[in-house]
Amino acid sequence: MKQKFYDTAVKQEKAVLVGVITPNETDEIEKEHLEELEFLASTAGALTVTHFTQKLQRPDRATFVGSGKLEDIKAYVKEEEIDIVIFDDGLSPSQLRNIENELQVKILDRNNLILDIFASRAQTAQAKTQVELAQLQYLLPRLTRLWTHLERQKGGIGMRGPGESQIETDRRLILNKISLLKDKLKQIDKQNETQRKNRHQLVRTALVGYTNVGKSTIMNMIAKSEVFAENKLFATLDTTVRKVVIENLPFLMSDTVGFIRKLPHHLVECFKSTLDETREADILIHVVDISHPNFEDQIRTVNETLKDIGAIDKRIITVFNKIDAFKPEDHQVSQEEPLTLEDFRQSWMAKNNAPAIFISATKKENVEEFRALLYKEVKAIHTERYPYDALLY
Ligand SMILES: Nc1nc2c(ncn2[C@@H]2O[C@H](COP(=O)(O)OP(=O)(O)OP(=O)(O)O)[C@@H](O)[C@H]2O)c(=O)[nH]1
Ligand SMILES: [Mg+2]
Repeated sequence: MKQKFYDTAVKQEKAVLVGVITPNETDEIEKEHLEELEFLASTAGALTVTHFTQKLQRPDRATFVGSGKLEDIKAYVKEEEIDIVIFDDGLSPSQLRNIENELQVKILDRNNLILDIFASRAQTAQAKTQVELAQLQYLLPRLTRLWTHLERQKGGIGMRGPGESQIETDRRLILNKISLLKDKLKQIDKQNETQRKNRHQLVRTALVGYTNVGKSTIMNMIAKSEVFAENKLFATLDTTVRKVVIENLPFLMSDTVGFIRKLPHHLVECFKSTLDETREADILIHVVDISHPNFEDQIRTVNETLKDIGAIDKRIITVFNKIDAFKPEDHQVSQEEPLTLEDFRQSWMAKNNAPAIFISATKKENVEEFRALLYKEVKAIHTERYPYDALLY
């Protein structure tokens, strides 16, 4: 059953996005980034009305964009009755204060937006605790800014999560709460560790990848489970583990939170224990959305995040998913006909990311080859671990 995350009776908030184009970014890249920000905003329930960009050497220290640009934004916000202005980067506490004073409207930065989505997605005690911890850590240096002049009773984007009453408590109380949450997480961690130890010594595989690439869809297809999957960012926050059997060979597969560019560092920290499955896996199944024009950047982001959580030195299978939606023109591939599986196999994508496989999870294309590859990879580890079992499989 689909969950309902937002109260549709609440009026959809109108948002304006703001980004800075630095010299090492092209307009094209910034466009992609803003599209992603818009996707995040819509996942959080906001309607993006327009965006403003400015070319700068680096974001302005005081106000992120220059004062002239800020004036333009202010005029627009007033004219169009905008509810939120969302910045495509982390804002420092003082930037946030300055901008808010100037625009007199709710300001969110990228991190806060991601935290908000996480807060609305969190289901288990572990995820809820992790998000709450991250939100309080985000809030701590920004305590002076409490949107007091805004309609805070109404709630809405950026206001979910640790309740208003906590936000109003002083620094000391927040610090206390942070340490309580950390203790709680440690306890949950201990329970989970025991659970994981009890899972015998089956080979463990973990689906990893950028958000919205189809990890949960693949999990459902291979493990015949019913993990929540939808076309929104961060559909999955908790880790699900399923036992899969291919030709009598049993192994485990886990599905977990997706990665994203500029994931707030303390959020990665807080989610480290959710990512334990990934860290302890024998094989990572790196799912890539081949239909995304920027999938190469996404691969890079995922690899960097894997490095961050200490999970990069593993056997990695790359699964290029969504081949049904691949558009050659997005990738400077001049081809009239749709690419065949053989074309994909011969491509640089396969060569640079071996072993690689090309599938469509929703159209069930090339699934058998994927299962065969999984079998081969899992068997190699299984045989190494249990040489006497080799005859069984
Ligand atoms: N066209 C196409 N769409 C797909 C394919 N596989 C998955 N999708 C769609 O992509 C969207 C995201 O799928 P999910 O399985 O939720 O992706 P995820 O990687 O688990 O996403 P998060 O949990 O949000 O990180 C859904 O709308 C799927 O239906 C595919 O092979 N082709
Ligand atoms: Mg998912």
